[in-house]
Amino acid sequence: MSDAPVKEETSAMEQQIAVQSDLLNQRHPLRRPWTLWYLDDRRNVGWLERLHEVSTVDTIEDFWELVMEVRPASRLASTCDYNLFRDQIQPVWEVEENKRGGRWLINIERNRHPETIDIIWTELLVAMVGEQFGEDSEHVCGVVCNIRNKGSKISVWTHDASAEEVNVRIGQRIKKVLLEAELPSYVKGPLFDTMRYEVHDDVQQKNSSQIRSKLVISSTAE
Ligand code: MGP
Repeated sequence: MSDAPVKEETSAMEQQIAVQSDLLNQRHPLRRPWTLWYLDDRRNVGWLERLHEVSTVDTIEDFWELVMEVRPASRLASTCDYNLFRDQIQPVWEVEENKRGGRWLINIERNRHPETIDIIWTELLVAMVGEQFGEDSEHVCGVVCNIRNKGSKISVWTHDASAEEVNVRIGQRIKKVLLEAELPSYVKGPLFDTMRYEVHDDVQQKNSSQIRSKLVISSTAE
């Protein structure tokens, strides 16, 4: 029997395997790189020392690998934070991109199902890396998740607290993303009641119960 037909068959199969493995290895680029930062729960060191750069991703596949690999936000210890920021912006008030900015803040009541935090966090991550803020994307610096016994918080940091129209559009987009999220039956919607925009400068000078809200968006109002 000649070898030729077997060879052809093998080579066709090899080609098919090569195509499939190319498909499997394909990476779909994000518009910009995003970096995950983690704040640990050590009480005896300064805040900046507790902040660690975890990983930077610039493809959809690497983003999802990172999301699946790290511990869900709801399972972090109290006082820990996650931050996802674009283009190497550090998740701190002091840097140029944040110092005149503020945040859309969502308080998560303690009696909510713990996975509420993971759902809000993941929905906002996807909205950010998926560039769902359109023309306002450059104003969105990152998203922060503060795990706290007293009630966790998730916030979207924007670049310029005085850019009211932009910040309102960003807030409305966050609202849409969260109100349209698919929820498991054990997580009751809506995912937030009220979102407040706070200026970083006010937060730094605060007494936290007295920070004024520059803007407010309710989940029920139009
Ligand atoms: P926090 O983590 O934003 O709020 O800030 P938390 O822990 O919920 O507490 P509360 O005060 O809102 O009730 C807590 C503290 O972390 C701040 O008072 C700062 O000392 C420090 N900190 C937080 N951030 C976001 C920064 C920052 O960007 N830069 C510096 N230098 N310190 C920060």
